[in-house]
Amino acid sequence: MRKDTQADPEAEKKEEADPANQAEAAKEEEEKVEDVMWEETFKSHSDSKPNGPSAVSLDFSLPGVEHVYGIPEHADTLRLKTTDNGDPYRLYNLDVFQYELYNPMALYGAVPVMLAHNAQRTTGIFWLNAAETWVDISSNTAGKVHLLQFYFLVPIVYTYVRWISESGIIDVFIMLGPTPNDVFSQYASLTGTQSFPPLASLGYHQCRWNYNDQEDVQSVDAGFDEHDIPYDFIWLDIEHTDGKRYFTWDPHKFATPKEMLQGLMDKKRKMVAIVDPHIKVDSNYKIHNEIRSRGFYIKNKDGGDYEGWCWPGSAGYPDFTRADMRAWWASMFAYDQYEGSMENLYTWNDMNEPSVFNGPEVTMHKDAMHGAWEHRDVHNLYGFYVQMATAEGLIQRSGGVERPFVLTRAFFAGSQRFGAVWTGDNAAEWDHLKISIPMCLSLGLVGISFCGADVGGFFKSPSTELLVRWYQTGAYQPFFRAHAHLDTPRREPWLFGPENTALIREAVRQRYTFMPYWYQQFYLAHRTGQPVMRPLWVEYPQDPATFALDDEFLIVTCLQTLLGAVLTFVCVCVPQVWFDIHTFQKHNGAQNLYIPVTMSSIPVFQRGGSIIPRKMRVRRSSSCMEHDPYTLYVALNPQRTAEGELYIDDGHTFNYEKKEFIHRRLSFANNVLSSVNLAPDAQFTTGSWIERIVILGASKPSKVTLKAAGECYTLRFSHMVILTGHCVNLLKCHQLFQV
Ligand code: NBV
Repeated sequence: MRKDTQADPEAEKKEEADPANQAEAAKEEEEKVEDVMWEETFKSHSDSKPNGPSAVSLDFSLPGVEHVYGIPEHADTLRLKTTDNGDPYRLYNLDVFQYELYNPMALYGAVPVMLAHNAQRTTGIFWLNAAETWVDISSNTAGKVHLLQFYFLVPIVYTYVRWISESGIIDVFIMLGPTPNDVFSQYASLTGTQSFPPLASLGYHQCRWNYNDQEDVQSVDAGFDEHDIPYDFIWLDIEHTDGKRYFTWDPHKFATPKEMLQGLMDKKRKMVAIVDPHIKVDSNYKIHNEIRSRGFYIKNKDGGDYEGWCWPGSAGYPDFTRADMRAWWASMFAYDQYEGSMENLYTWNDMNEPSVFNGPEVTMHKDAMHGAWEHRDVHNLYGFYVQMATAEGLIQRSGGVERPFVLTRAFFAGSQRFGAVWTGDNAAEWDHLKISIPMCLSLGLVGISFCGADVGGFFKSPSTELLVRWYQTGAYQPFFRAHAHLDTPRREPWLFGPENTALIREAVRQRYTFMPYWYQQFYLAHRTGQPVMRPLWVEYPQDPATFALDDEFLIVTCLQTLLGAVLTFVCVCVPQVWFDIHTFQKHNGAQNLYIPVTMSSIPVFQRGGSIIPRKMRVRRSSSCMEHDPYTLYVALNPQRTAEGELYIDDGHTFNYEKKEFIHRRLSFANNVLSSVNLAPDAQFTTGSWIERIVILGASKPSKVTLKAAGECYTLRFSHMVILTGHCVNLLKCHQLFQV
């Protein structure tokens, strides 16, 4: 310790110069710093850091790379920015109130996967660490082409990436590509592929916080019929429970849930009810009592049950990192445990970052304990495990037969295996509509294909035009759900005058005509790990003009829609030939096309060279359309060929794993449309048939012949080269027809 001396400057100088005193002072300083680092205070919260301060970090140099993508979730552009002049991108699952756009701040989910791309190669970095993580990006060009690059003809453009995590080990996977699809399958081999969702979950979802009671549900349901708008799921938010006790129903407002669910089932519709992971501390609540008595709650640093403040008031947080806890949670979805539940009730996991209203940054204290692990080490995995256990519960309740549908707000690498995610509490603003595209594209690049944003915006009220445009965009995004905050005026699609109802109806109906295509693409994503909604550069990896585009996207290879929906014209800038799906007008690509857009047109194009199966008889819900016939849209490329697939199964069970499906490759070449069975050992009987084939980009044929099971039929055709073959089951044909 320093001696207390009288202020004698000379004596002080001498003393400081004494090496023994210097060493003592340095030690003292060091101890002070360590003290501060050992226990950290954030606002009124203190982090005891029982193992002291720690971090792991690694730098990567990416030669020849100027474009990096991924590391969701951030409300930012698709192409990641350099972070030299601001904060790094942060990955730390948080319940953020009214998030800002074009910002590297952390949001609800975290996938520590980055893709690096140039015209020659795509690679990926998977930084497997679930602690708070920061990603710094810099480059030696900051977007400018380096003169020396031309001079020496060497790839001296560099992007530098620094990963820093607060705890854990360095566990990194480099995915070498070289193509985008190679990276997707390499990553899928590490974390799994997108779960294959029930077909109905690809339809339209009607949600709001809250539908007030059973009568409300019934009248909204009836409103869809009255206005001829299809939908598959209606959602109940937290107010449906008995005092925010999940797995229960408000005894007055939802007194007979089975009756309500049966009413929906009779119409082939379904419901989703919310089940959050914060559990009301209440000794009269079965779920709480069981978790407490089994010792399943996360512990605080002193060994007691961790308690935080959330919707129900004081709440405990089950330790979902424990396999035995997850198994118990899953068992709570059994029909005899979850009273009032039925087969058409599915689940929504919200607040699973986890959200703790009185915790640091509205989340859990880092020194809370999951057995031997600090929360700090596993924070970003909590939501992942909540969704995993919930999905397992839905599977188990059906005896392993039915595919689950679970929506989650928080997620991590691999969450794609358990269901869908959405982009949380956005706002009814044009920029939020716009950002929904890069946010979902970024998720798709890291395996999470089943993504969507609240249609209409969660906070605030959209103008009618914004609402319509949002439906028109949402109809072409994988997870299509309208949602709204408790305090906003009602906004069911028919509340904005007949003209706007018609526009919304049209957008939703278009979605339903494409259901076979969406479903088929999810089957592909499930099998291969390829994203369903993808940026243009994934399909045109050698075309630098596509590398930074995030207001145009593809649904796999065939459809393209543009945020140009909010403008009076759209600019399509892709190679190849495209057909407007509404007017069938042909556009030659490889140039910027300016296409006029009105309130009623959604700019969507089918790529020349593709075949898309659709169902054109739109009904109340997708399940009502199950046995309806298909229309094949065959869009020819300049070589007059086209390729596509047709996948059909029962739409909801795991029987496809037992080879109960039809999977055919469709090809058009030399004026013959033929079909090859891609799975000869698979078997499935469908009541559907192909009723119509529309060929885009062909001239009027003189004769059309159908060859089915050795017999020949001459088909009718109209001047638009639309062929119909009502009575013949074209699904059974190898050579569908010849023109
Ligand atoms: O459960 C209420 C809401 C929900 O509607 C929303 O979708 C979630 O993101 N929830 C958040 C909690 C309250 C947000 C202000």
